[in-house]
Amino acid sequence: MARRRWRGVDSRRGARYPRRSFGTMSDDKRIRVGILMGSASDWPTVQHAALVLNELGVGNEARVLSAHRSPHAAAAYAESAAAQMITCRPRAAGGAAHLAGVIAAHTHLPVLGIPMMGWSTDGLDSLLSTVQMPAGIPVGTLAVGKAGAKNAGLLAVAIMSLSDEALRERYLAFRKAQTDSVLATELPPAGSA
Ligand code: RP5
Repeated sequence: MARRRWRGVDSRRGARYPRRSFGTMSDDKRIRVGILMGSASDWPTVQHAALVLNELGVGNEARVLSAHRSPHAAAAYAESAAAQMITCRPRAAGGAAHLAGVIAAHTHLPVLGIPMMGWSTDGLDSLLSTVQMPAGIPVGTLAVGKAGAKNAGLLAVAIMSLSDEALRERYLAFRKAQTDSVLATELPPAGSA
């Protein structure tokens, strides 16, 4: 299969093109990660999952589907033939955050929950309602907010890396660049920060 230098996928719904890419990738244009959120108000946070997936050359799509405002559409999406081809599913919701759990109930695929910040309890409500799944239907829950969104993207990559050698190489290059960046850190003189 022809290989080319990756220049970024079409980042959806306003996410910026990535600044960096890691290694080469195939011409695989499949949507491999589906990103759902309960409201467009979640997107400024959730876009960080899309950005890291774009950076690592993983096709993804982002959609607004609410577990309580559009419950039938959310379930239909999870059960659709197209969505069954998606290998990993970051899910974001705030408040009584049941989107990830509802979606997980409708698919055997890995579901990653991203609790949203900004509610009266600073995301504790979202965190608990995402992480406290009863036994039998797992939701892998990440940190609240931007860190959780970015890590959901990275965890999706790590999961898919188990069966995708090219992606594993890009992920390892990403990790190395991150480590190198930390080790190259120079602090300003004390008192100037
Ligand atoms: C949830 O309610 C969404 O995921 C969002 O985090 C929260 C608030 O939604 P909006 O009222 O901003 O649309 O369903």
